[in-house]
Amino acid sequence: APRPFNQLPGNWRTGWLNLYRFWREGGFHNIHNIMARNFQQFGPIYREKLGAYESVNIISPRDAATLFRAEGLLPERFRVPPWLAYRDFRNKPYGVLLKTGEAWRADRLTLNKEALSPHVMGTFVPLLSQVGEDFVQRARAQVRKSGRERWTADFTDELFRFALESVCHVLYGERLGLLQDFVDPEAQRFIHAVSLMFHTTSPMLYVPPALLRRLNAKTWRDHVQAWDAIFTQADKCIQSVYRDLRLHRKSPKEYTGILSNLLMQDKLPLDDIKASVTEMMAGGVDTTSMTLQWAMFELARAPGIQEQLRAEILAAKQEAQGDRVKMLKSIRLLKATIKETLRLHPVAVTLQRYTTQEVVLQDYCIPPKTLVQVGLYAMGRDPKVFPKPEQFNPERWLATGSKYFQGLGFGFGPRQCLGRRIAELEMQLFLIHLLENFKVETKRAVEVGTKFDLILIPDKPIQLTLRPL
Ligand code: HEM
Ligand code: 2DC
Repeated sequence: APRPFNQLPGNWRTGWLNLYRFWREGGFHNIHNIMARNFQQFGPIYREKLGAYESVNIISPRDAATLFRAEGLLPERFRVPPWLAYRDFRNKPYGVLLKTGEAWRADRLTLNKEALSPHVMGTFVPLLSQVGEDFVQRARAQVRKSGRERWTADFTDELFRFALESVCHVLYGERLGLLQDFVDPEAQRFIHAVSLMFHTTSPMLYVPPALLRRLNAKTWRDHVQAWDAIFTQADKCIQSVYRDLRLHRKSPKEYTGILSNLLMQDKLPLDDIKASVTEMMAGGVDTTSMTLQWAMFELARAPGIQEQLRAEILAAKQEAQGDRVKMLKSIRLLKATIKETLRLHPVAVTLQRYTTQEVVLQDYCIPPKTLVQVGLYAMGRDPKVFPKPEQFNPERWLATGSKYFQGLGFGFGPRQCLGRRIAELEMQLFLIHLLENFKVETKRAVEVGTKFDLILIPDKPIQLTLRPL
C-alpha cells in the first residue's frame, strides 16, 4: 500500500521558521536553486511549508503526468496573493489568470477561440511577422549609426518594446510604434510598470493578502502603483479600440485584433473582456522578451547550432517562396531551439495544481486539495531527465525516444498558458527575421546565472552583438 502523507520527507513542520531561514539565504531571488538543492537532499518528492503556504514538490515527468492526468475540467494553480489583494483593494474584476471554477471556464473557452485555436494562427502570422521585420529595420539603422558594421548592446529594453509591440498588434490590431526612434513615454511607463509589478510580487508571495494591506509597506505601495499604471494604460488602448468599433472606423473585412473580435461576439461582459485583455497585455511583455534574450545568448555561444538553424530557415524560406505560414511548418530545429531555451531558462520556476482527488506520487498518498508543484527549473536541469543537462542542444528534442511530459514550459491542459500560440509565433518569427539578417555574437567566457523575480530572468545584463550577414 502507498505510504501515508505525513511520512513525506521535507521541512514541513516549521513554516515560519522556514520562511525566516529562506529569507536569510536570499531565497526571494533564489527559489530555483533552493528547490534544486531540496530535490538533491530529499529526493524526487518533498513536502514544504513556507509561512502559511504548504506544498508538495515533484520533479519527475512521470509524476507531472500523474498530476495533470487527474486535474479534471477546472484546474486551479497557486493564486498569487498580492495580485488578488490588488484587485480586491481596487475593486477590479478578475480575469482568467485569477478566476476559478465555472466562471473561469466560461471566460477561458471564449478566449481560447480568439487566442489559442489553430484557425487564428494564420491571422497572427502577418501581424507578428511585420513587427519582426521592423525590428530588423531598426537593427540595421543602429548598425549604420554605429559606423562599425555591428550593433552591440544589452537588448533587454529593445526586446521589451518588441514584445509589447507584438502583443498589442494581435490584441488591438494596431501598431504603437515602439520600434521607432521616438518611443511614446506612456508605453515606456507600461513596460516599467510590468517589471516593477513582478519585482514587487516576490517578497509578498508567502504573506497572506490581508496582512499585506495592513502593513502598508513600501513593497505593497509600489505594487499598487505598478498595477495602477498597467490598468490605466491597458484601459486607454481598450477604449480606443472600442470607440473605433462603435464609429465603424474600420472596414469589416480586415482583421482588427483579439479585442474587437471579443467585443463583436458579445459573449462576455465588457468588464470581463477588459480584465483578461489587460492580463494578456501585461503577460506579453517580460515573458517572450526574456525567453528571446536567452535564446539569442545561447545561439551566440553555440555558433555551430546558429549556422544550422540559419540553413534550416533559408531552406524553408526558399521552399515556401516567401509564404511565412507555410514556412513555419518546416522549421523543426527552430521550434526545438525554443523548447531547449525554455528547458534551461523557464519563465515559471514551477507549475502548480491543487489536487481534487487522492493521487499517488512516488508511492505517497497525496490527499485532495493539496498544492502540488512541478519543479520546472529543477526538472530542466536534472541529468536523470535530460542527459548532460548543462549542454544547450536543441537536437535532443528531435531525437527518437520519449519526450513524455518533458516540454512543459507553457504548462499543460485546459489551464495552460493562454498566450502560448501568440508567444510561440512571435518568438519563431523574431528568430527567423533575426537569423535571416544577422549573426548573433557574445563575449566568450561570460557566465550568466538566473534570478527569481517572480519570473526567472538573467542575473546580470547580457551584452550581445548583431552583425549584418
Ligand atoms: C499562464 C508561461 C507568454 C498570458 C502561464 C503559465 C505558464 C506560462 C507556465 C501557467 C500555465 C499552467 O498553470 O499550466 C509562459 C511563457 C511565455 C508566456 C513561457 C513566453 C515565453 C504569455 C503571453 C501571454 C500570456 C505572451 C499573453 C498574451 C498568460 C495568461 C495565463 C498564463 C493569461 C493564465 C491562464 C489561465 O489561468 O487560464 N503562462 N507564458 N503568457 N499566461 Fe503565459
Ligand atoms: C511564481 O511560487 C512562483 O505566465 C510561485 O504571463 C508560483 C507561481 C504561480 C503562478 C505563476 C508564477 C509562479 C510565475 C509567473 C506566471 C504565474 C502564472 C502566470 C504568470 C507563470 C511560478 C505569467 C508570467 C503570466 C503573467 C500575467 C500577468 C502579468 C497578468
